Amino acid sequence: MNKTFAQDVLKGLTAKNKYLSSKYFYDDNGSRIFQEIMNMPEYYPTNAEFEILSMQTKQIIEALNFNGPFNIVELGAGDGFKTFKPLEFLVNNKIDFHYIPIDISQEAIDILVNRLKEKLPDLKIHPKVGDYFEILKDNRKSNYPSLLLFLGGNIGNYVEDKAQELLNLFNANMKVGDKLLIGIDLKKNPIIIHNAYYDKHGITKRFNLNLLLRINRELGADFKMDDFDFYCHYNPITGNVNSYIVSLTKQTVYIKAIDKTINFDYNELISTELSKKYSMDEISNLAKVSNFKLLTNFLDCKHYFTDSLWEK
Ligand code: AVJ
Repeated sequence: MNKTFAQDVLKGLTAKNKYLSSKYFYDDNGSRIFQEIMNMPEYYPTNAEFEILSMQTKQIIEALNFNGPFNIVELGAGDGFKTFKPLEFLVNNKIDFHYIPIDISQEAIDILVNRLKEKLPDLKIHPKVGDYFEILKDNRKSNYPSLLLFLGGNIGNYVEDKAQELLNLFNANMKVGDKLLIGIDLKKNPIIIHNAYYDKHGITKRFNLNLLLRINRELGADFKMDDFDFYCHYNPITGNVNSYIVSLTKQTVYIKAIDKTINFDYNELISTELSKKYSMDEISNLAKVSNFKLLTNFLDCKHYFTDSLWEK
């Protein structure tokens, strides 16, 4: 049994306002549902970031201003779909670099490496599985400058001070002159955002309720899926998409691993995820407070998303 998962579930479900962390969405089943989300036409970040990374690779590489070999360190590389086009461009243009994809999932890394070895045999790839910061600390010893990639808009899951804390940790593990390319979802017409998260197919609902299935499976709980629903809401002023699981009846759930009965009121909420959208000003400020210099925002043609290039 996973101890921290059990402890976090206990803490979150006994709090006055119940919550569960979105980081627990991504078990094998959840990762598969997230793939489905990324393939929905309404989930615009997939296409927007793909467009940026495939159309503007040359500009991004020029803006790095590295003369000579460098490392590309990708944090949370996953299946590597996002970075394939830029890697292909670099290899075809005989640019000297080492690609260091990092992920917590050995399975994801294996798939990525096999695919890249087949499609880009000349790519110098050094996959790593494990904790970001341990690997970053090691990378600091490299003689080459590094470009860190933190793509996909994952920073949106962090409240402001946690985002700053994470970026400060990245910073502390970089060398002066190293760059960070960070994917950030932008404020935009609220209807577009609403449709991406409150999707009519119910895939995002399944993604959230999978967390209850995971608790059933891993912690021996008896959540009944039909007694819970999903709700989310975008606030265009704060830029926050807040997601919730809703209890459809007054009910109790028993969780064996922590030997605890949890009471739910009629319509009681479990807060599950924050997906914050940023304005350009907020991005400048976030870079500044985390000790980075913002160099360039690379935008898609609709200005839905930015890959923001920062320098230490
Ligand atoms: C993987 C955190 C970027 O917040 O947009 C997608 C996760 N949640 N739909 C996001 C997610 C609901 C996604 N991130």
